[in-house]
Amino acid sequence: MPIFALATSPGISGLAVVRLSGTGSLNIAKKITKKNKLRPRIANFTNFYDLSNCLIDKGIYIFFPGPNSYTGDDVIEFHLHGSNAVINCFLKNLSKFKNCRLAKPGEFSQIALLNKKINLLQAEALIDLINSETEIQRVHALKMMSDDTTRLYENLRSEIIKILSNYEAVIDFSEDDVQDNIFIQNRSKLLKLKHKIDEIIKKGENTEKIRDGFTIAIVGPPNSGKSSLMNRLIQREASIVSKIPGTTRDVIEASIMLNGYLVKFLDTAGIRKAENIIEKKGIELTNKLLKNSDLKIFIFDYSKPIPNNFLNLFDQRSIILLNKIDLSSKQKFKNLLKLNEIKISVKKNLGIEKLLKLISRKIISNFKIEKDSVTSRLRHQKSLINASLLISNCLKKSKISEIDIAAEDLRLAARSLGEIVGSVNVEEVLDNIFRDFCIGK
Ligand SMILES: Nc1nc2c(ncn2[C@@H]2O[C@H](COP(=O)(O)OP(=O)(O)OP(=O)(O)O)[C@@H](O)[C@H]2O)c(=O)[nH]1
Ligand SMILES: [Mg+2]
Repeated sequence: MPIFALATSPGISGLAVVRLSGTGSLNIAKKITKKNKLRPRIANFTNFYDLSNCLIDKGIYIFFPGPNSYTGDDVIEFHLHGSNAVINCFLKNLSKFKNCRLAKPGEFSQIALLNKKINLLQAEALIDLINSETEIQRVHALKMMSDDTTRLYENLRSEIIKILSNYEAVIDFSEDDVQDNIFIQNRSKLLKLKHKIDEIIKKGENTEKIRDGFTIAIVGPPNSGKSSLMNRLIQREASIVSKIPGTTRDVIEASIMLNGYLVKFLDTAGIRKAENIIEKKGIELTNKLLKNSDLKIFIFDYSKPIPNNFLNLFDQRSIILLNKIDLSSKQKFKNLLKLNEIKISVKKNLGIEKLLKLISRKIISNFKIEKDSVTSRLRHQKSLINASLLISNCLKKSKISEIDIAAEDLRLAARSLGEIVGSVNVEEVLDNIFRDFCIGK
């Protein structure tokens, strides 16, 4: 069944590309272009007509005959002028052809996956590349998409399968003298394999943060300047600022790019003894966020002592700011205990550059991000950890009576690794993955 969608962003632009794919697409394209034959793989300038032979636009089509196309089926790309009227007219006309319908988000890629043009790892990487906003995200998505990364996982899996076949040979043709040796013979190979997997796990520990970004909670007593700081950092008015303590209640989120990393700031309700139920809820939320954030910015009024209930919240991942230095020249209270606090004035833009540098440094020191890591999602990490655990289980077995369970450990380990590239169990993760795609991809 042919499917179609706009592959470029909607709105006014120089060009708009509409993609049509599936059995029957070629005939539809012939009707639209009024041509008996479409020349494959070259840009063809032509007129596009609707079903009543009225001209829709002039543009270019490129015909990619299956299986050498993105989806593996026949694909035709139409390059139109990027106006809303042209796009709407063209899409409306396509929907009038029998069985031809608008593609669902990610459907072209899903078909490409089913036709084995790309694997699961590459489909995920494609979403990440399309969504990439930072340089690090772009480079990492391309690495995940590369054939080398797929090959690395496939090699690991086939190494396990090779060892598994030794075990299976013993199970099938038990010769007494080979039986006893089987565990010893394969021990060093399994240890080496486990070591390789553990290395990948270690390198990938924080890589999902390349994609998802780092969360930084901005916390402090009411009126200390949290919302003002948030607005200053993101350079727009996302949060309401007022001199009334207790202004912010819901958590306000906003992101920026900082040295190639995506950083998400969370402005929170000031922590104090709450005066009403709404504020109390806001404070509960702040406490929860404190636990889940990657870094915490504590901001206090320079002229006031730091409330005692904050002192035990400071740790390695905290940045402590003393705000409003424009108001008083001296700090009257000295309960800071050398916390490397930074003195700032959000209002006068003092100390903000220093703060941004410190945030970058804290990210690097607290979250070692290995740029050559070959995992990008928790799903990959989970499969690797599971495979490593199963190999450990297998290594614990040394009696010939345990050979069946040892082989089963390896079988499951191979399966777990196979899930990463999508050689096995693809269906279970498909919906989750393609939900993140946009229409037209
Ligand atoms: N003089 C001076 N005033 C500041 C500075 N930063 C913030 N303020 C003022 O302090 C008041 C409180 O600022 P907010 O940013 O709303 O403080 P908050 O911590 O978000 O307050 P809540 O949401 O109520 O907890 C506002 O009147 C700001 O204009 C600063 O550096 N100097
Ligand atoms: Mg606020």
